[in-house]
Amino acid sequence: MWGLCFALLVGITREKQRHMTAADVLLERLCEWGVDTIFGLPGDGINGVMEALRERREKIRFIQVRHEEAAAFMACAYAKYTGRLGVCLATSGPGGIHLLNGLYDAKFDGAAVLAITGLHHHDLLCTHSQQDVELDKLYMDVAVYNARVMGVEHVETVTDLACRTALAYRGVAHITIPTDVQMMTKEKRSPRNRKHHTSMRFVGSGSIPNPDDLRRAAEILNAGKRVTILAGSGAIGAGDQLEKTADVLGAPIVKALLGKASVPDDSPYTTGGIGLLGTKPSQQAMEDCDTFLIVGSSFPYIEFLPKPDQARGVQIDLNPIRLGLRYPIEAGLVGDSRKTLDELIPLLKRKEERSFLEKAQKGMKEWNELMLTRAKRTDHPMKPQVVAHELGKRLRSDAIVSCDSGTITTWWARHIPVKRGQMHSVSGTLATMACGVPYAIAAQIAYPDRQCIAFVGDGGFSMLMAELVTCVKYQLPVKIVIIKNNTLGQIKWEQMVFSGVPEYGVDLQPIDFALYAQACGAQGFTIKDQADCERILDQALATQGPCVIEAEVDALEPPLPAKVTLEQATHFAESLIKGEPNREKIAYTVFGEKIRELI
Ligand SMILES: Cc1ncc(C[n+]2csc(CCOP(=O)(O)OP(=O)(O)O)c2C)c(N)n1
Ligand SMILES: [Mg+2]
Repeated sequence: MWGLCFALLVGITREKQRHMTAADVLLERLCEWGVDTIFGLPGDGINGVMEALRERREKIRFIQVRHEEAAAFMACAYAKYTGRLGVCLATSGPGGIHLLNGLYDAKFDGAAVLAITGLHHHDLLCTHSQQDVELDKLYMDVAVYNARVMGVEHVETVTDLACRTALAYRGVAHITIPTDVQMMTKEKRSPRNRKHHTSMRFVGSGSIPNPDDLRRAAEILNAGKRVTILAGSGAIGAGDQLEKTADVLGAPIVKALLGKASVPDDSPYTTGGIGLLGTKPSQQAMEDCDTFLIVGSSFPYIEFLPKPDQARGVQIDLNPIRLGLRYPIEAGLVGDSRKTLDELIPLLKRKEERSFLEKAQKGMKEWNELMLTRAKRTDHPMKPQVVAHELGKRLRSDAIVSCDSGTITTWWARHIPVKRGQMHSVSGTLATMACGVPYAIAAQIAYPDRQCIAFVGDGGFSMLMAELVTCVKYQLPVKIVIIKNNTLGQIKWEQMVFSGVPEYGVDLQPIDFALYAQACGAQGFTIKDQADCERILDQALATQGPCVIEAEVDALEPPLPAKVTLEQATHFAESLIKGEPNREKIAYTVFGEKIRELI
């Protein structure tokens, strides 16, 4: 009897070796595409792929998450930080649904991500069965490529096209495979489907703009007297060229949030960020320029850009559809920002008049002094800027800093300067909460030896806080700094300043994050007072493994815009009058701060 079973087993194994399953074909092809990491969480709808992964565990890492949303954020961040394809996986129905927010983050920020999901059995689909969600239909809006696999013989072509489309369009590709099809080995190839008729190669566009467009752009930039440059995520990797352009044109470089790491903050040309969480000199450079050069940015808050009839515009973007999206440009250059600037720089004439840049530099000196004053406050409760400033000072030049959405984004934008060599990111265009920790995990997996930091709020962290155990499980020494204000701070201020109403529904039930960290097997630190901030940060950053540093901060510290508008001030006053519960303390904090800064 046992002999017969054994013989049968051997027979099945041999049969399997001869005929790969659909999942085997998928994984083999992904390996050929250079995929070495997949983030996900299994389920019975994707177990065929899990088995193929198990069999290739030496070639391709499976990183198990606690929530599929985190897997999609990780794939997105992996793509952002490495420039390679990020891959995530989820089971049919709920697993695939959970991925969606992270996938939208990838779509919005232009990260190349492949999502692999399970689908109900091919012959039970659309029968009101369990987990019977047609994920390809659900993903129609998020995906640039979206395919339902129909059989083994379909996998190779679909995989090639999915990878190539995600990379070419910097978006989300989705492959969904019915559970039973994942394990199928039998080919039922149609006569026209020639075996191996596609290729697993991706060739990026090497094109540079044509000479006429370059000349036209140079003419406009040379004619301008006050040129301002806006650098976005597409300018990352073109730092030297940006600084050279800025030098020749005597132009300040303003950085959109995703372009934060395009040039380091100690560059004499940059005025830092723009928008609500930007700097005053950046705002000034936008308001005063007569010529506007956009490099790789689709910064969405157009009210912070020059007025449409104010400046002559030139824009560089890889994607021609984005040229003229936010500003009525006169010249557009389609191409990679580094290569395009290399072509453009020799056509530019050095501006002898440097006063526009010098004014920006003077403004930046004053802004930095103001920021330092805010970062050196000794109040109790501690100001969040103190933590950001002290952290920023200590970060290594190889640090990868992942931020989250909230008031923390402002503290990060203004008080954690970029050092040469660092990478920084956040969910820029979707501006979703909870991305910070998954981003940092992906960074640490991609770069095991670099210093990986998550700078997050208590609201954002608690959304996906179980991912701390993912750090523990894979021994990732990620350092998570939680700015704990026991509130959804950003919304509190938005309710008051934008809507003119008292805060509502924003208080958070406090969590002891240091204790939680210990319960997960990580180290936990708490900073309660500004006087201990430097010492505890030193201690925490020196730990070997993952750790959480919760910093208890003043919940009433406002993320003041660089220039408060009359409308914002009026709304703010109205919210206090309408019965804002913390009105006295808030008035004291806000007005006290303004007065302190004035005298
Ligand atoms: C998934 C998601 N839900 C809600 C929001 C709206 N939102 C933006 S910031 C924010 C508050 C963030 O709170 P926290 O993480 O504690 O940071 P804080 O603002 O307090 O610094 C909220 C609710 C969002 N951007 N994303
Ligand atoms: Mg908070």
